[in-house]
Amino acid sequence: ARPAEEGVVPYPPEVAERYRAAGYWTGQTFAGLLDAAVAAHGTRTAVVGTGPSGPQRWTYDELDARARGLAAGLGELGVAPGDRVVVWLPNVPEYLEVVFALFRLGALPVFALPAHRASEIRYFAEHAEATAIVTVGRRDRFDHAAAALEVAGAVDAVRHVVVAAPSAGDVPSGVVTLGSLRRTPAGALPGDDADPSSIAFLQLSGGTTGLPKLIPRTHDDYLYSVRASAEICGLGPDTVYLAALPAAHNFTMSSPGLLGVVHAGGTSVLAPSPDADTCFGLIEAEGVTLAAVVPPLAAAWVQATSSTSRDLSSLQELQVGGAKCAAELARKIGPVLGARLQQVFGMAEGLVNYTRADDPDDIVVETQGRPISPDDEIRVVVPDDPEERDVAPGEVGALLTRGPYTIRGYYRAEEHNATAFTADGFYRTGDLVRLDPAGNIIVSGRVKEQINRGGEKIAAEEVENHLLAHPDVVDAAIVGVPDDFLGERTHAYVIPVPGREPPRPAALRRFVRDRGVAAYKVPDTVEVVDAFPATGVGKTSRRALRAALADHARRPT
Ligand code: J2J
Repeated sequence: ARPAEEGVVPYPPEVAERYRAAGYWTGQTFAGLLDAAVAAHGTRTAVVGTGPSGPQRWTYDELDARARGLAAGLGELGVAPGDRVVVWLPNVPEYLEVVFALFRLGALPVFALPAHRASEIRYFAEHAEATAIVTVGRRDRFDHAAAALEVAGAVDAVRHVVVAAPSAGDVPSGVVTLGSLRRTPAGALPGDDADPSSIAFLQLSGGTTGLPKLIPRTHDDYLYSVRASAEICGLGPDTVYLAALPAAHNFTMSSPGLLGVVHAGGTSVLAPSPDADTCFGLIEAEGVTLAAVVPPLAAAWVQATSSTSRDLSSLQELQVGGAKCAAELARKIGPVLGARLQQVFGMAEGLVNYTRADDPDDIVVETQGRPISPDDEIRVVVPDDPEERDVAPGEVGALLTRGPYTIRGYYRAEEHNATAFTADGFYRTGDLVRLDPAGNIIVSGRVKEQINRGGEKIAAEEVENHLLAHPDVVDAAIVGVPDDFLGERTHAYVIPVPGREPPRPAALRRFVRDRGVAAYKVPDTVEVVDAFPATGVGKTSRRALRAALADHARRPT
């Protein structure tokens, strides 16, 4: 047997054997996924989008040639098989070129979101001991290359910053342009015979603690979820998929997402921005058949149909996920957008649920669907029960899951894994759900210390730690409050150092932003208080305190 990978909790060998015997784990690798697409669909259009060097449209043959050429160049630069590489890219076609180049090379992408800033990128680079960061130059009024260089200066392991930019004149010195690494593709590459049971990449978790967790996914487990998702969603060579959400998000990547499209030989269209104007234009121009959005975007698109002149008739299906889609919104999607709704309840740790094409409307509108795999094990247990007993059928409880594409542990996180997973390997999702008689999941809340801001996940503790770094702050608590558009937004209670001029809310928000964190984590509102207004005395835990404060914040004033 292969030695266990450092920092990774492997699937028990007998379980792995079972998943192979059942035909879920086929031994396919990411390089193999692209090989198969090239063999079957080489001349079909793989990707459409606008990168730093302008509009691009590549066939599978062209995407593969680029990935192979870039893999060779990255290898010459010194990126080696097994190296971790932070991929910090917006929705540009180069995203797919870079990711497949890394897979061809046998290097492991570490996926960051475009909204992340230096503090998050630095943490990913440190925790994964990344040797390189791949990013863009100035975009959305922010210089990514400069921030990546700053991280490289602070993290020993990082030796290279690679930037997708039109020319060397457009980037700071010290970085390498992607263009300068493109070689003529030749010969075999190390990733071509990667071990399918090994870790292929590190995905990002929404996070519930002070620091986000990294999620190690194997070729075998992830590609099973991708192929099965493509089948459930009916993808084929004629599918034109619009990536409206960030490409690196697990939803966009795999449910069935960009990778599902590669498996099916379809076309991916990368939207530079998720707004209705941009996306409706792309739907019309490219004949998009499938798109994936979070609920606030779905609402914005529904609203925008009343004033658009775009022809959206090609759109057959709109996937909504990442946060709970209200039934009122769900009901409008079909009639207003002329596309069938599919609810998607997934998580980067594994388990993904879909409503199915042949489900009755009520199921599609009112549930978040059911698991991909017959071997996804679902348990709904009494919240806060130390023995985690099953609830009565149909009752609300905490969701635990285990299965052929759900991880057994976070990367290098032994202590956290002890609470995030049961002794027998179930992942404690932190979601409160109930099951309908047919096994469809209805999400009703959460037990985890996380705020879901329109699909963007915020760990209360992480933001509190940023506030606590302020010299005039003695304590801080972040809670979610209802928001018509986002579902939830964040509210910070802050206790200042006594006897000094209390910091102003605006200054505290600026302080968090200036620490280099993603804008969505900056508290939407800040309230400076002498003491936490939570009713009652002696909150025994942070969790109890946050719960009481959340109740307080939701009370009408
Ligand atoms: C309610 N809550 C949901 C839904 C996710 C596909 C789709 C989404 C994600 C994702 C993903 C929800 N209704 N429809 O990875 O492959 C909340 C739950 C869940 C958490 C996971 C995919 N869909 N959620 O959102 O890792 O709380 O993955 O545990 O970002 O989002 O967040 P994330």
